[in-house]
Amino acid sequence: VTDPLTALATAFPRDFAFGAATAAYQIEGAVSTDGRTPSIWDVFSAEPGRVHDGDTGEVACDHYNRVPSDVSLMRDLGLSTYRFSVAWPRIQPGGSGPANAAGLAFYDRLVDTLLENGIAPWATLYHWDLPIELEHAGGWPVRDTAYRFAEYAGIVAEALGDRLHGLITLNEPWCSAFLGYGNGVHAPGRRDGAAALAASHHLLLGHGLASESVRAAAPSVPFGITVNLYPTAPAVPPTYDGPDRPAYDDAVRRIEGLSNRWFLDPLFGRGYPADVVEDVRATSALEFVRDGDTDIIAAPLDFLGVNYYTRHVVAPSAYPGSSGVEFLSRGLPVTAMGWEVDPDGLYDIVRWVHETYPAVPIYLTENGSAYDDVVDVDGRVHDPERLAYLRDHLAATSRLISDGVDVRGYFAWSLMDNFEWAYGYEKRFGLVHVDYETQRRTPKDSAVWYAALLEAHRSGAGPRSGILDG
Ligand code: PNW
Repeated sequence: VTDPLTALATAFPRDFAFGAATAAYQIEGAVSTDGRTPSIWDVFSAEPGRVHDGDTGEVACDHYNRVPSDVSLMRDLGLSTYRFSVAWPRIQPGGSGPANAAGLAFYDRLVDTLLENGIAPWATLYHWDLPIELEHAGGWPVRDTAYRFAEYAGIVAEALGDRLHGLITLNEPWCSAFLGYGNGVHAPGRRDGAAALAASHHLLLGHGLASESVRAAAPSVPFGITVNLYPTAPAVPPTYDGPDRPAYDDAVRRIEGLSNRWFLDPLFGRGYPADVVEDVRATSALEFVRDGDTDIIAAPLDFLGVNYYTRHVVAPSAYPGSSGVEFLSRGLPVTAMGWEVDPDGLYDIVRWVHETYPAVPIYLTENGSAYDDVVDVDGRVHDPERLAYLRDHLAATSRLISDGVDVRGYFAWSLMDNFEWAYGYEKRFGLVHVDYETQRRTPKDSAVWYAALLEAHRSGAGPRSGILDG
């Protein structure tokens, strides 16, 4: 008899990548050190009312000054992989021009320290910290930003490409476009649907253009992009056949169209989905899409990164002035974000990608949960809900693999508690608890469990990657 932890650990191929992820602005702090200049998030978080409690990333987890001890923490957890992001304003203060050597040196040290500790470094080039000068020049709704991004991508690939194990151009372009320029809850806080659609196109274009500069500078580094995907379900049972059934199905089509297909269809060479083009026509005629753009966006991918947190459940809405869709709860348990815990949603969305698009290795580049964690009198952080979330989403991942889906890695979001964007430091996603007064790190129970799983995976072998060897 094997215990459940060993059974789960050994269900993963031996070369499966188990990691954790972070993003520059959420953990680094040191916002004006070594020549860094402000990004849209520095400016946005300084504006009253934008971020919970007026929090900013000025200090965050002070990771910039704590690389040696933070990497030791990762080694103690037994991570085989670590996904971090590179802050554009450290590399090109002002958003264009020559590389800032002091800024690059930080990531150089980080990458070397990871490798010395046996951890494979994966870099994300853009996790939302656009240099403010580029926003002043129009930001992502402007075409030139895509060219600026490709130039920056080439600089990073040139400097780190000899040591990276994976390179991700963009993190969640849906968030950058629709939360940043559409509803304004993220930086730069604009509320303009047409600008959001233009941003989505120029983000994808930037990704495609970057594939040229990155492949030229670092031909052997696996190259990909990370999208956040939402399985979307109607708020009525599959058998429901009331007169409004078609309206439910249409609400589902529109939401999953704009969140999933709007990005995946062009990335996989299909251009923008015609039904969504029709849905958004009243907002934008998409005049910014030029001949040849969709070919650039369809540059070959070595892998697709998928971030998954929850499923959307929708209904047609009768409220005038709403965009016609309501988001509902099914009464499942929710995290501190109010997001329903639904591991089957992870299975469903990745399986859908596998069945809908050409074969590509998939990495789960983020998955995790926020809870109101506290350090207990025993000095530990008891987070049974996060432990269960992690366990159940890893079980869903192992089912994908045994059903023949080519999933090659899983990165927990997040290594440590950090600046949770508009929620500031209120929401804690970490495997490791951070005391923001003292910067003390305390691995939570979920981290202890994850370390045990990774240890069992290393020693308990597991099959020699059946599906990966064909
Ligand atoms: C992702 N939404 O953000 C990001 O990649 C992380 O930086 C972030 O900390 C994490 O998920 C948790 O939020 C998202 O509103 C933020 O749909 C908001 C949404 C989705 C993803």
